[in-house]
Amino acid sequence: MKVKVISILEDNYMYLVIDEQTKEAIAVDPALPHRLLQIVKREGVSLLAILTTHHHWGHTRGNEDLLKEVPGLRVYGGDDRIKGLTDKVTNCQELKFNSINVRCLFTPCHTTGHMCYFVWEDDCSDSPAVFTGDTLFIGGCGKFLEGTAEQMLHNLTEVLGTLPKDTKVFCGHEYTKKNLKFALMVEPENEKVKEMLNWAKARDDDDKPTVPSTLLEEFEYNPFLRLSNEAVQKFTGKTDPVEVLRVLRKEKDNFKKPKDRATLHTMMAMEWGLLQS
Ligand code: GBP
Ligand code: ZN
Repeated sequence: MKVKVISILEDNYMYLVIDEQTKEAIAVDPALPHRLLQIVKREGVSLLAILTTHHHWGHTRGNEDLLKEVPGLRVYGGDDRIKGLTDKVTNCQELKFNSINVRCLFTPCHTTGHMCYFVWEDDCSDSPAVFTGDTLFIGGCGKFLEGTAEQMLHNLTEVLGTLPKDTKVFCGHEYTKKNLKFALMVEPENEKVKEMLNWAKARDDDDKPTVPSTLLEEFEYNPFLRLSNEAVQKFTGKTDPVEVLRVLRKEKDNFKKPKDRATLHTMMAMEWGLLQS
């Protein structure tokens, strides 16, 4: 099983999962349809299905064009708001595309119908993969746009956190550098965070993706998976995992929001004592 990582739009990822024996493929969140079809052609594979993580535009805008272009294509997802949805899936439902197996993992919170997809190949020694959409990012997690800290805690600890530790993590956006800067503020002494941030900066300089990581790695530097860690608890001032997570997410929401020029000028002027606050 080969996974092609395709960077699109501002910072989104779409993926093509290829069964090299049968030359069949499934796409995850293929928001740039023509780019995907070029790759499908170049790889000499036939596209059987689309797995959609959630209804947001940067993940679904390609579905309808692809349905028009590819006869027999199926579009799987967990939310009726997904463009072109043909097959609504439910928690733990398993799909099979010849030797490629998919388990649908319902992970509501970023959106109410969010699904992650755990994918493995029959009789194959490759590590499995999980497509986490906007639920788990490398070094971070998705915003709680339509759900609660309780739900995200369940998603991160019970659903994703219990997958095999060698599972490769393919997420929906390239936020790694930003996430790790936040992680370093939360855990200033964590050497893994420092190492990973340096690596992510180098990848960014070379215009290379930081996906995939593994779940094992995520547990070492991703503060959203380290809720029982002393430094993370100290940062949040909480010990109850759901409260730790709630505070972490709130702090991340407020972390270095990009400011417009006028606001930056005012802030600088205030700092230099030119303006009174
Ligand atoms: C950034 O950091 O790059 N521009 C900022 C934030 C996922 S995309 C971008 C942002 O809010 N990203 C979302 C997220 O969950 N981020 C995690 C984090 O900041 O830690 N999206 O495109 C977002 O889901 C969207 C689409 C949101 C439609 C709302 C609607 Br409606
Ligand atoms: Zn989203």
